Amino acid sequence: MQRIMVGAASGILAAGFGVAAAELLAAATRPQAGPLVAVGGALIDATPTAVKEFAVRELGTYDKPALLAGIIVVLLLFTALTGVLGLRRRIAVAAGAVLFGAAGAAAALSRPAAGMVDAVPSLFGAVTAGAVLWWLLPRAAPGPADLGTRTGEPSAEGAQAPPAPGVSGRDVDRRAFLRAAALVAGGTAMAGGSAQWLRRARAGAAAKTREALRLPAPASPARPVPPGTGPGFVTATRDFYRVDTALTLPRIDLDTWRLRLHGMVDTEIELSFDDLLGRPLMERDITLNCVSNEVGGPYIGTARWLGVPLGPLLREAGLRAGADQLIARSAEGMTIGTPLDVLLDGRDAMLVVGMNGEPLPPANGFPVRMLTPGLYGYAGACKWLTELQVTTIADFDAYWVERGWAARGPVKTASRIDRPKPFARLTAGTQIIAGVAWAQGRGIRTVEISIDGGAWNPAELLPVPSTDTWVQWRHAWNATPGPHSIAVRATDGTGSPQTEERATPFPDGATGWHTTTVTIT
Ligand SMILES: Nc1nc2c(c(=O)[nH]1)N[C@H]1C(S)=C(S)[C@@H](COP(=O)(O)O)O[C@H]1N2
Ligand SMILES: [Mo]
Repeated sequence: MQRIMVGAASGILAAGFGVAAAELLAAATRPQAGPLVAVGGALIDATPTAVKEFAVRELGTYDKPALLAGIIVVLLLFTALTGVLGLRRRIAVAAGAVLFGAAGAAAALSRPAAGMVDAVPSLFGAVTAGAVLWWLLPRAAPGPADLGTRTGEPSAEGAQAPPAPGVSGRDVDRRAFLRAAALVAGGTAMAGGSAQWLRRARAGAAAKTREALRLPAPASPARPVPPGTGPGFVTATRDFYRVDTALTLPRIDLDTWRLRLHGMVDTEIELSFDDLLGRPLMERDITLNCVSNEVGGPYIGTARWLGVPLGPLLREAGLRAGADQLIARSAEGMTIGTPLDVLLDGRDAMLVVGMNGEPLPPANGFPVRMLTPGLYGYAGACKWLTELQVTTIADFDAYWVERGWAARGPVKTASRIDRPKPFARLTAGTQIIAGVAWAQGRGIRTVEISIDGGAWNPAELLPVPSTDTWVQWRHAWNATPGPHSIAVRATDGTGSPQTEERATPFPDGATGWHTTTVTIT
């Protein structure tokens, strides 16, 4: 029994050391090639859409920590098993190392932006872990391991470890094990700590560059937000939702960053960050929302975006006949496809450098992201942008389209009740019902409220600067005692009503009226 515990502990200790060593090597060279992030990223890419939707819905922003925790638990179980098996047969150690090395390397190589070097940290970590376990096992539990299979081998180190007084060769030499374990654990802490420190230092340097950045004033400023909009019309940057597949934020060096516009164009264009800032900028209030947002969900926000108009840039490059799609590629390999007709129809599609008066935050795509008013984020808002490729819809399926989401992602008309909160207990009399409605590009004509399935009553719409933002609405309700259900529906600027039928987000956005239940006392 004790031997089994020691074997399991050895496996875990060795794996911990290997992972820490791999993460340190990755942090010093290619941060995205660390085995934890690589395996996590590969799992995200491979996760079926239904599971991904479930994770986003049930775990929200905790989906990534939950994924990492899951990976660590699986790693612990398997490495403990490797340790136990390794007690009997050292070959299990080698087999375990090969298996984990291969898994980490394969995961790293499967990432969209990966090169061969990305396999190195995982392989290095596996070799290190294997060596540590090979060294640890005989020291900890001098026993008959391999004596049957590898008799002539002097390096079967169990033979060299002197059994502690009073401990038979089959038992655990507790002191020797604790000493060796402490050594390995210390090494792990040092390697892991250094990796962490390196990552922080990089993040700190990047944050300094971002803070020092001064963005030029827009040639085309945003219209002032009309008086009368309610608080929260513009979402504070720290409250802005975040949805992406990146387990670690891509860190981009401004000095070496280049945006390449190529593909079916007459002239390729390459722009540095300074080139981009040298072009006339525009500033607009635009609402961005995620196709994965459920009815009533939180993945929507409005910000004041500063950026370079994209349509004129595309025209400058000269679009070849037949081209109908723009593929945006990001530093970590995401691809997002946007129909060209949408980008050229005069809407304010842009290459964004600023958000709410500051450089774009790292989580929202620093230094440059795309933004296409009227399209869900997955179809027009690539973050950490590095490349624009003009192609055709037939020739190229972007990341989400490969996974079954619609190739075009126009935003559906929708509305949400923000107040009162679900299951609120309120007093009888006048109660304010309030929320937002959106149909970017088309605008919102009416919002109506129905209590307990009764008649639809128009809500008051607060003013907006353009059709590209959500509309805040409110309605005074004369609440009577008892349980009540409140429903909201919107009609867009073309007169089309919001779809009543309930649909989940996959494959082109949720539909259905949002309802809230409250109790009046
Ligand atoms: N590089 C990259 N860009 C991306 C994504 C991503 O996973 N990677 N997700 C897209 C999706 S699905 C949405 S809804 C928006 C969200 O932008 P935000 O995180 O700034 O709110 O970014 C888009 N751009
Ligand atoms: Mo999204």
